[in-house]
Amino acid sequence: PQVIYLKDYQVPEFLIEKTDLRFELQADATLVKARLQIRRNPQSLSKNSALVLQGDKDLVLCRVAVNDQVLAEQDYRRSEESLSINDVPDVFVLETVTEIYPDQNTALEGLYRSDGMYCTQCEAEGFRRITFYLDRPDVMSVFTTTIEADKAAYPVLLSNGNPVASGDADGDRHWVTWEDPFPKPAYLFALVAGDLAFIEDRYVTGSGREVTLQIFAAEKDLDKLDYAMISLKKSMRWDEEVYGREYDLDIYMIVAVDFFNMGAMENKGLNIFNTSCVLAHPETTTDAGFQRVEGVVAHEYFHNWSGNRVTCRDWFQLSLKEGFTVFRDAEFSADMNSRTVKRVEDVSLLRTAQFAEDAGPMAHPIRPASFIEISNFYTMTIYEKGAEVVRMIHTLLGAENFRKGSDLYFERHDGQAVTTDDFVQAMEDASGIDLSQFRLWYSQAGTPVIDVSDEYDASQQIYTLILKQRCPATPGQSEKAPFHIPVSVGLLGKSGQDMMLSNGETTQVLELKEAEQRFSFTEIEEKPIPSLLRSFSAPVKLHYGYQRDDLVFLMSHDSDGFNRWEAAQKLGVDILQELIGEYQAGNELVLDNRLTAAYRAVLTDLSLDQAMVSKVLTLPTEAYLSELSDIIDVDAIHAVREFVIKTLAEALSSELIAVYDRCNVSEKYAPDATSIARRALKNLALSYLMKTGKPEQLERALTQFQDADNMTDSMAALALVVHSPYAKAAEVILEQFYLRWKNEPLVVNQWLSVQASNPSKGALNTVKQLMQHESFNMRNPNKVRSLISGFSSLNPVNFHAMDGSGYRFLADQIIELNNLNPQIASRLVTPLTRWKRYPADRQGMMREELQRIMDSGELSRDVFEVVSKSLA
Ligand code: HT7
Ligand code: ZN
Repeated sequence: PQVIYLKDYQVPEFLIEKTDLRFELQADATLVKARLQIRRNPQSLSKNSALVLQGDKDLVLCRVAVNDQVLAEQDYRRSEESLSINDVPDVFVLETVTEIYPDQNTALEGLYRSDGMYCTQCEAEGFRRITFYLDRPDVMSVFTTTIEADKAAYPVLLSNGNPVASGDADGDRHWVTWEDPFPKPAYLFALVAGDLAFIEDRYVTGSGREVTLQIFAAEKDLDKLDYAMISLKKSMRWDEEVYGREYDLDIYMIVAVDFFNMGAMENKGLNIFNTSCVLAHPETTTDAGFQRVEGVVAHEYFHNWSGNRVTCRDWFQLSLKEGFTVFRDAEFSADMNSRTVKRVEDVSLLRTAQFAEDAGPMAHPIRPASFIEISNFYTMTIYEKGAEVVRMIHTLLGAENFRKGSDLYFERHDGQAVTTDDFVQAMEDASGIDLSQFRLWYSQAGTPVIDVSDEYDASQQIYTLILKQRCPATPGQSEKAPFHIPVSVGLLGKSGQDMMLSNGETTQVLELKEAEQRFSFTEIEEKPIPSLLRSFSAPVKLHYGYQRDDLVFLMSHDSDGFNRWEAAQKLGVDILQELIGEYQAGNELVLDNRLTAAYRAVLTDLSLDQAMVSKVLTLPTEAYLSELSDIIDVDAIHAVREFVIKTLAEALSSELIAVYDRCNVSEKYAPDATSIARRALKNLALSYLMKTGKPEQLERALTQFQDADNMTDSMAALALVVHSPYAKAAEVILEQFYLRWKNEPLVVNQWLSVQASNPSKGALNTVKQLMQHESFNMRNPNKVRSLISGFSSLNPVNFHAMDGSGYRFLADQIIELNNLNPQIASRLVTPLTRWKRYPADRQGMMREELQRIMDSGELSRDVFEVVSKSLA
């Protein structure tokens, strides 16, 4: 397959001013009639080139006409992926009629069917599976769309913009025409046709315009849409208040579909959502699920400005919209809930998944220089690291300048398709702050490492921090220039107070630009304990030789909530890593009682931010410990972490029971920050108590399971019992749970996932059996993610079984999915791409499976790219 390079970018040779589409939805095929008003792009240098439209190989071309003249076959050329027409005028109308087969579309790109309804997914390059088009984001056109379908089967017909006309047609059919006044790239096109119910509300914008809000779903899910509606209205208000951005159309629609490759899609005026990111009800949705709905609704809404009004010039600029929008949705969620908890969750994800990506064969900068298949670049790096880069700009400029920068960006580029550099330029121009070196964050991959040491001169009262930065090599980038890194620090005195720093504040942002740099603080009366990288001010790995006592001290005194948690994590990592060494040496394990004492203090201190207590008391995860390992010893990590949890649980059982009882209040479910914190702490206490192996704790979990009136408590108890040695009890409640929820697919997905992630022996056999279960469907990505990724990503001890069975199983599924759904198949490869991080025997088996996939026949571009880069 061909590699596409950023350096080869050229402006489009033709532009499409107007796009008129007519969809005739028939029983087994859909007719797509396109009428495109095209003109040569005056900015293009190639003056007489042919018109080349992208079009998938499965499109059946029925008719082509230029200015109403039907072309004969010799007048155009059809290749696997395009349609070329020579000798076109400078301005003309192109008509095509194409036949497509949504029922056969299992890739879920383009127009496809989800549970009987029609829907589309056009980002990144799905529109070319619908009709021939200039399918690139810098070709922006005004769309008019008419949909005609059977009236009884598809009473709801939706597309982008406003409905402008409708009527009945022959044969019990009807039609609706939609007009979207905002020029947009084809990737933002959407169509939905189905038998859908909806809820409706209205929103009045700051300037007094009324917007109709509609959320569509299957009739049976109508009672699960309120939270998305509340979230949407909050997002609209927040974007006005924080960014000065108003919504621009008269109607905003969201549609829930069950077959969807990702979380949601920001199509102009017609968002399409995975049901998992829009449906929410206390009985069927966990707290995490509610928060996901709030965050994803906000994310897609915010795209209306950061993505739709100002879009990407080409797909190398993907992080322009995704990084910025993730930053915006993270700030929104922080404002709606606990800011520190949100930061901890985001950083945890970044440090496990994104750092691992940066250390693997698919590592890429947030603005990649090349790709084979763009779908492979909807990554943690583009999204999460991209958001961290925007956050660093915010930190360097300050809130006020950042807002000036975003105003300038939106004003300067409204209606345009632009680059990440345009974004940085606007930030620079508005603030007057030099970001030239900072731009390296966009072009250099890898996670920088900062080694910190310090000196204290008591006679001069000067404290100095010495920061040294380096960045490991990544594919194609062996040498890196120093980054411009904002390192936020505070200094704590012996009594735990924050010292005043030279900027007159207690926190200061050090701007690290050199490979090595010294930062001195004057009038420091005693040797401080530094609080480094407060709020995780940069996506880096920072090393400083903290003593365990320092970390215990920071856990209770740091004024930065994030760094209190970070101190607990560092303490946990230090202790666990030492014990992993002991385990590997075959020595007896003894837990440092400073961890027990620190945990006891946190458990019993009611003055602490309750939202943070469960976070602080959660040991570093197996995934994070793996990421920190040079060579990952899956079994040692699992065994040691289990040992520490059990030891803590036994030592702290009375405190844990007290916490459980205090938090186990019966009140009407609400997904607010305080109640979420209480449930999180209660379920954390239960998770420790279960590890004591005492029968009364099993009883506690079973009682919670039976009495729960919300899915958070019910699912937590179910998972704890299933992941415990009480196999019989697990079997009983798994059966009971399924019988109760078998008609709620999203709940069943969690039921699948709990079993797939069970660390006990035999999980792979269970997964194989569940693949035959009535609830499983290989064509539904949510099922695949729950069961197959649940096993390969959340069940390290079984996935990495020494007989290679986990690897073999995963490779078999990838080979099967490669034909059905390449995007999903390619995402499943991720755990195998990490093979170099494991001991030699496992490396060999993982590599063998990658090779088997490679040799398995014709691979999709998606799978080929990831597998070939992993084997290189
Ligand atoms: N912008 C959306 C991307 C997306 C997508 C990409 C590839 C294949 C399927 C997809 N579904 C949605 C999602 C977002 O970031 O908002
Ligand atoms: Zn997005």
